[in-house]
Amino acid sequence: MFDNKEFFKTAFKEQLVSRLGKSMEEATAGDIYKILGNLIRENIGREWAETNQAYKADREKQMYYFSMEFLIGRLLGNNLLNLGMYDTVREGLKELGWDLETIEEQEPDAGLGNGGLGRLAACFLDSLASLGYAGHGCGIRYKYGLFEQKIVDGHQVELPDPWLQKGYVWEERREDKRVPVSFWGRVEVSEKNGRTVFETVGDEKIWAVPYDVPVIGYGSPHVNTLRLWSAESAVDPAILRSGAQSGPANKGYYQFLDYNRSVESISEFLYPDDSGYEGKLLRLKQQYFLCSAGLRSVLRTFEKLGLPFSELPRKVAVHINDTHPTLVIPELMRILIDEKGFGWDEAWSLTIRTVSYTNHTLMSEALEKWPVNMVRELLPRVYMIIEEINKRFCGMLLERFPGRQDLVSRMAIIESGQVKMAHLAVVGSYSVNGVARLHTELLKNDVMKPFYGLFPERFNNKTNGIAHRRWLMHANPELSRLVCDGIGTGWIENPERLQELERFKNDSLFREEILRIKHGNKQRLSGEIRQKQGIAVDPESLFDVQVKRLHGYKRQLLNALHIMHLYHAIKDDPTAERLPRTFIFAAKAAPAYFLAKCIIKLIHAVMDTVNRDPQMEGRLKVVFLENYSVSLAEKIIPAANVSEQISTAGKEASGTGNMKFMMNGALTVGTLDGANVEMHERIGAENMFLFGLRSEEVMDYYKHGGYWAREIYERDPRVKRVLDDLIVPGPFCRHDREFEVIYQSLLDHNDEFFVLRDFADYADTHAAVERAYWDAQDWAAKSIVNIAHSGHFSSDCTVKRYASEIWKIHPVRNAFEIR
Ligand code: B1N
Repeated sequence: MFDNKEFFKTAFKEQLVSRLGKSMEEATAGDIYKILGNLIRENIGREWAETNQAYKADREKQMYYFSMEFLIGRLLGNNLLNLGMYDTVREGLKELGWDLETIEEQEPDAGLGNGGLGRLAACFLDSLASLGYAGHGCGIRYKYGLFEQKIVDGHQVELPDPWLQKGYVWEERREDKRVPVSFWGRVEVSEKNGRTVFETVGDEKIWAVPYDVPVIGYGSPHVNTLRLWSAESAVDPAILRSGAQSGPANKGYYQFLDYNRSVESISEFLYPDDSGYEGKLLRLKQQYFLCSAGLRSVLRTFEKLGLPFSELPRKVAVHINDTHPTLVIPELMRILIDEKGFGWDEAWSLTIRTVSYTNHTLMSEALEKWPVNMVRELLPRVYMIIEEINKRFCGMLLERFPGRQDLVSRMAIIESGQVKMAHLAVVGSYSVNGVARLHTELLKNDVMKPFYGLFPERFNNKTNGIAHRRWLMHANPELSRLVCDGIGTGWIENPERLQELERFKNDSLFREEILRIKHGNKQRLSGEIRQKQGIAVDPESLFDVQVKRLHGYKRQLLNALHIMHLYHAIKDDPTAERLPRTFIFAAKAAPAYFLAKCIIKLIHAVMDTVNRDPQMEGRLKVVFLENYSVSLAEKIIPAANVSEQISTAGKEASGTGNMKFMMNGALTVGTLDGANVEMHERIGAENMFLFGLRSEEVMDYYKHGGYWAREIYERDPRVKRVLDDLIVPGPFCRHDREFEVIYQSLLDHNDEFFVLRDFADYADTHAAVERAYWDAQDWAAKSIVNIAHSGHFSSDCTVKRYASEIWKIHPVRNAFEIR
């Protein structure tokens, strides 16, 4: 597009004048960002259209990834990189007096997700486009993304994130492609020409308006679409003029505005609960809104092919990201039966051959259940269909397992007044996958065991992955360059070739370079921390990082208690030689998750005490970075020496942060949980620091009891000391029983996540980390091994497996064809 910087500069300056009427001297950083974004979007317009035309002409099978979350972060840098224009534009801008990194900072993070699940969807889109697959995203254009976190006096405060306020250069409103979505009403059943006809009357119709964001593939002229739906009122304002007395607007102007606002609330904000679940009517509305609008547009594209509906599963794959979009199953049935005239059996066969499902969690509070009354009232016809699916499914079960009423009620889709979405998703799809091997095994042999018994062929594993273009090439350009110097550029196209780096693990020059680059990244992060937080951290110290959502099972508490222990150890023996360490946290807690918020407060109390104590100078430092986001992660992760992946074994479905750190050369302190298991398998125990209970042991405790947290408290003086610190005024507790809630969760509620059980092993493991870090050369060797094996965890590899084993789609063009 701009293969030379002079051409770029000319085009850029022209745009600046014609769009904003400004010269280079007058332009602000915000102006530069806007112009650059527009320039790119307009320039890829043709490739975007051509990609779609090619799909249509070739009748290519399309995959649609339905997800309530797409945590795409910033797009400018990644788009420039994928277009192969990053360096040209950087140099061009430099000559115009601007720094590309400063311009990138102007972009708001599109925070349309909570954490791993939403980020995974974003990495998959990047891989799909880069590998040349016909795969698109279907989501919601929330007006407010995940809340902005402010820390006030150690407490988390949530502020709205109006990310769209200044406009969003990457989106294209497609009013012509809007579709109606309907809620409420009642179903009238009649007979017409010997057929039973279902008609919903008295329902409320609204518009779903799509905003399309181009998804640009790396090195290929391939542009897919992320279609985000926005809710708008379908009431014509003209109704006010006519004075008509019907419909929601019959009470005049203010009611009309109120009504519009209530409709728009459907796409107003993202629910901020990660791996947790809040049953709210508005959330159910959002889910149906996504499913109904998304399916309509999918089917419209399909119908343009002029093929019979029996071809649907051969031309369309609908993937649901966790159970949140499970309503696609009854909604597709509804459309096929009520609108396209299919009988039940045929519609069912088409549906279950079209939909596939990924499970992301085994945590029982995150397994979605909706009250029957709510579903029935909001979606009367859809509810009838769910009832029918349930009836037939239970009938089938009774036939196969006569007399096993217990089994039927355990597996039923509707039970005790609730609709169980995971059951509906398994029954109504052809593929069910977990996101790491351990997770899938637990799904098959524990949480979904009876379903696995019934449909063994549906269950499969697809270990998560991350986009190496964003998480290595964009986040860590220097490391990326070093890798290219070492093994050439083949790994960009084929990330598994990062393995070729192994041959440098004993190369002292290469090791030096690895250390130098890490040091530079640490310096940059230190600058950022000083500027944002006013804390001076020493880039020479070991950077030990835990960044992820705050959750009991992720055990930030274990990390915090261990730092309290280190503090005491230093106080007890202030002259002992110690490795200087900086512990870095960043985490958002769900606004209603009280215990998680207390843990944030505790981390701040620890931070205050440690950072103020002159005896800790040069030994220990603690930093909590506000408002964790994709763009912040891109700065933190490249600077980490140690990656904390310390969830209770069996609880973290996969984790993807673990992979990002590994790819950037950090060494993992971790449990054998989620994808850590597979990391361990590839790099061996000598290249990471494993500790803690194994998942079988955890399960054993849950099943047979036998764990007494209080016993550990009584027995281990280190544990006793830091726990007492939570309630007795002293270095960390400012007033009596300040952290009582945490204390109680550990002792009175018997420590459901085994924090105390794993404490000793964790502390010993950290002592081993300290010893290992003294030997910088050896540490660098381990770092190289980690980077070398991280290519296996590129989402390119993951997406290829989804494509061939689940979606049955093929690359459309030669991927990595040069633009
Ligand atoms: O999905 C990630 C995994 O890597 C993580 O281990 C897993 O915890 C995460 C309800 C969730 N599971 N469940 C959710 C998110 C939002 C919500 O409303 C559940 N997120 C995960 C990617 O596989």
